[in-house]
Amino acid sequence: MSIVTKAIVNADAEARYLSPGELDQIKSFVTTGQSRLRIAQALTDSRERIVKQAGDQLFQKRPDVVSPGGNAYGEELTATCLRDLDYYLRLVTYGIVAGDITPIEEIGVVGVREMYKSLGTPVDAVVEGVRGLKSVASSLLSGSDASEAGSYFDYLIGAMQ
Ligand SMILES: CCC1=C(C)/C(=C/C2=NC(=C\c3[nH]c(/C=C4\NC(=O)[C@H](C)[C@H]4CC)c(C)c3CCC(=O)O)/C(CCC(=O)O)=C2C)NC1=O
Repeated sequence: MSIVTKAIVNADAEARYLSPGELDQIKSFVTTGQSRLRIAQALTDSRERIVKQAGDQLFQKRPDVVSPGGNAYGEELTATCLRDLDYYLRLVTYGIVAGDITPIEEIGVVGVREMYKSLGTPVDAVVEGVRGLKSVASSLLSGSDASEAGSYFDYLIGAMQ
């Protein structure tokens, strides 16, 4: 749900007008809109490059995951691993557009540790991959856009460990 919808649902549940605090939140959502959309667009346009470079960085730092016996060993499983990184980049763009970490949390964080545990996937290596996404994405953005995007990656990194 967007911040706007959320505020309206909450206010209407109490049959009241939007509060000054809610209007302030919506104001900030609207005034940061152009930059958030610009960032999401840039990350979307460069998604293949970001995922590929983040994957290369991850496999350099954690050769064990793509070595025999590793969770992402072999062409097919390596591709699945890169697909997961692509999923996470996509979720970060949702968060940036929504101006809210909730979509990232609901789609990609809740229950994720248990899921990876059951798959035998080392979560710390997935987190390392998300750090790689952040670093490659940041290098493609201007300073303030990089720090805005960085906060969504940081949320994800913190929430996954
Ligand atoms: C959008 C929300 C969403 C997420 C996050 C998601 C993750 C996800 N990753 C999976 C598998 C997997 N995920 C990985 C990923 C990795 N293995 C490693 O060692 C690396 C550290 C890492 C890459 C960074 C691998 C290798 C598998 C396949 C494991 C297997 O089949 O044995 C699976 C099991 C089903 C499948 O293979 O598709 C799910 C559900 N699915 C979703 O719908």
